[in-house]
Amino acid sequence: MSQFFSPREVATALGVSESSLKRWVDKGLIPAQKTGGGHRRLPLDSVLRYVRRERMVLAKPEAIGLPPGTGESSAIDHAAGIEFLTALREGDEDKSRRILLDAFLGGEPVSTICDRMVAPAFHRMGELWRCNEIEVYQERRACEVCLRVIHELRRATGSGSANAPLALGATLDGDPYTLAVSMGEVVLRDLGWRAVSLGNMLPFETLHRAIETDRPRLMWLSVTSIRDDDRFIASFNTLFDTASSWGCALVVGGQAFTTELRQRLRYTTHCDTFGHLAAFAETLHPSERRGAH
Ligand code: B12
Repeated sequence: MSQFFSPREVATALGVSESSLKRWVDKGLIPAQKTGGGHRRLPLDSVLRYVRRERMVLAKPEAIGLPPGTGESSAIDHAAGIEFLTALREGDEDKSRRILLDAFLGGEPVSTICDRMVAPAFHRMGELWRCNEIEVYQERRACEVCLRVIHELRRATGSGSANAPLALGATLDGDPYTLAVSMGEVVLRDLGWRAVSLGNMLPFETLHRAIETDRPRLMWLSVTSIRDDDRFIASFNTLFDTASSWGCALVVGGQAFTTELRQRLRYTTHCDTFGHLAAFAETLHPSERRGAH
């Protein structure tokens, strides 16, 4: 997604004249850069943001390196879910990328894409794994493919303005799950936050430092796996104390948050879905409903 394209290539992809496209660039509608020789160069993520905002249909996505057919169907339905699961299972990155980009370009909020496309596909993969119907290598490859596409969406959502609130996210010590924490980042960026995932398996102590040093308005934590409940609860509650003393909302979600565990924890809010995260984030910092939703 760090690729750059010429006005001619982008015009071909969008099915418009090169002169119209140059006019849009010069009006600042599609942020672009200029080469030393004064030629306009358009980053793919700017183009995707524009297409999404204007609900344009891509005439020739191949011209900007996207899989053929990108943008043709944006439905998030049962059929698209099956197609996505099959693509992930087969390691078909082009198809996985096209399906998620379609939904994105069609104006679906990223939270909906994560909750209704990505999470169900991986839940199903977990069932297939339990029934020995999928190989471990297929599951791991699916994670890799999906992470790459999520990162692509991440770039297309932009990085938030300098005065947007900061959010930091992570998984905790011993928790190797990477997808949900990466999704939290894109969901918040889609709403205009400066969201930064710190990655997975972070020791509690370093999250205290991150809060004190970077002063995020929100920290999202995804928890799928806990080694030792009692130690986890004690460390977690101390982290909440630090977060609240610095005015940072602690937002938690993930499969390990059972009702019993939650009763012993302190946090600002627990979310079952990324839609909940988006709704909560909006209460702290209403977005300008960036993108097309
Ligand atoms: C991929 C995967 C792995 C990969 C992860 C790789 C990676 N890079 O992330 C690896 C290889 C590490 C792995 C390992 C293991 N796994 Co595993 N894994 C999965 C799988 C298939 C997908 C997990 C995932 O990413 N799901 C997608 C996310 C998005 O879904 P989600 O977490 O439910 O998120 C939703 C909500 O919870 C919420 N949410 C989640 N976090 C947050 C955070 C915030 C802030 C918010 C707002 C919302 C939110 O939003 C999402 C809804 O849209 C699951 C199946 C499943 N049911 O998920 C099994 C699964 C979790 N794994 C399982 C098991 C058994 C294991 C292993 C023990 C296997 C083994 N024998 O080694 C190890 C344990 C590792 C460990 N230390 O814990 C079991 C757990 C059973 C249990 N309850 O104990 C599952 C359920 C599979 C199964 N059906 O049996 N696994």
